[in-house]
Amino acid sequence: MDASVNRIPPSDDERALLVALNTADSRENEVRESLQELTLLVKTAGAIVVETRVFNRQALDAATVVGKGQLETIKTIVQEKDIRLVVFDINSLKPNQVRNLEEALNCRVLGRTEIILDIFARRAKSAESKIQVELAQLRYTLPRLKGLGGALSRLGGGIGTRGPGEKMIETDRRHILTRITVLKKKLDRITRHRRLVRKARSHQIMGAVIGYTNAGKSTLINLLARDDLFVEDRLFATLDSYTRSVFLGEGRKVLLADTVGFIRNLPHNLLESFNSTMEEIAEADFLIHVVDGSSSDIQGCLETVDRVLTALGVLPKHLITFFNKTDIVKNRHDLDRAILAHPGARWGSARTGEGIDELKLDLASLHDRLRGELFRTAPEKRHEHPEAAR
Ligand SMILES: Nc1nc2c(ncn2[C@@H]2O[C@H](COP(=O)(O)OP(=O)(O)OP(=O)(O)O)[C@@H](O)[C@H]2O)c(=O)[nH]1
Ligand SMILES: [Mg+2]
Repeated sequence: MDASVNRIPPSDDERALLVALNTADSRENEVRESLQELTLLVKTAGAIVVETRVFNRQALDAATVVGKGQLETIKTIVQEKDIRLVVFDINSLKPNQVRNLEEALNCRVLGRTEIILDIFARRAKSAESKIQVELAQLRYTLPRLKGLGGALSRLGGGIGTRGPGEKMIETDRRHILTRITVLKKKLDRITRHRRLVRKARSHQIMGAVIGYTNAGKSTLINLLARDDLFVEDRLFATLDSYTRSVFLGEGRKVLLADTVGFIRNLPHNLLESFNSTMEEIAEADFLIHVVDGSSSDIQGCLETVDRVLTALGVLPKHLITFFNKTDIVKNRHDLDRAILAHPGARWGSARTGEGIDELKLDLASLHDRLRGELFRTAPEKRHEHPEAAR
């Protein structure tokens, strides 16, 4: 699907300039951290980040986001550094802004959401995540169609001859709405199936590994379950929710689900589309929150995860925080402070195995506690349970 507003096609050599805006109602350090994250996102999407800039503005300009002088500065950088792509650290640029900017700069212009959707679209592997991503794309496109005006929107291939202007947009709208209904039905079926699977497993202890993207969630599950999940030094390596068994000795077993990584300002329509994956988190008996202990912004990552959990309405019943990547920590002081602020937290490395035995001990005792709770609340399960005889 391609319903982008961009008039300029992507080039192979996407040399990018990233632009953040420090407005009257933004905090300066948040702007910088968000820009840092955007840098990673843009690299993950496959572009080369040549330069980043922060501009101060009272408010965003309705036509060109930045002011006249700032636009000139951007233009100069674009020309001098052979930039092919300008990414604004704004969740959604309006179609008219994109058009004006592309006209002025003569290169492609994108916003944060498009970058994230692009990464998700390329990473989606299972039928479920493909549906989720397409839904997110359509939900993103729908309210923007009007702004496309007479521009040719290249949505889908199935539509035959299209009339110009409003009529074409109406056809697109109807097409998108029909597609959304179809996808939602498919997703509903998958969600129901997931629920059934969960119900069938409800006598087992189910955990989910959550955390900021690239924190090492999949690597940790690999180590705990000795399995080969998709691990990569990129953002959003995992889009699908995998579930693996982890054995903790003396017949103890828990199930662990891997989940999609969290980031700052995760677009709302994406979160909505990933509802069924998120249900996995909400329904889990316990959560392991993996934190990248080597990050230069541990606090920011912790806050982002808290915020996403709150947005999802998740209040973890049991939570183990694991500060990962201690093998490459540069700033021990920040890490120690974060560990102190989280009583009961564990730390170590999913790569070297440091701290994993301790984490397993915690999981084993959590297993025993939860097993007790499970039997008290659902005594009828005792007979169905394969381990009940032990
Ligand atoms: N040095 C070091 N690298 C690690 C450690 N744990 C994970 N990594 C690396 O960090 C990168 C990301 O790991 P993943 O396990 O894919 O991270 P994730 O949290 O699942 O990421 P997403 O699925 O993208 O959200 C990979 O290159 C891992 O090899 C660790 O303890 N130490
Ligand atoms: Mg992963």
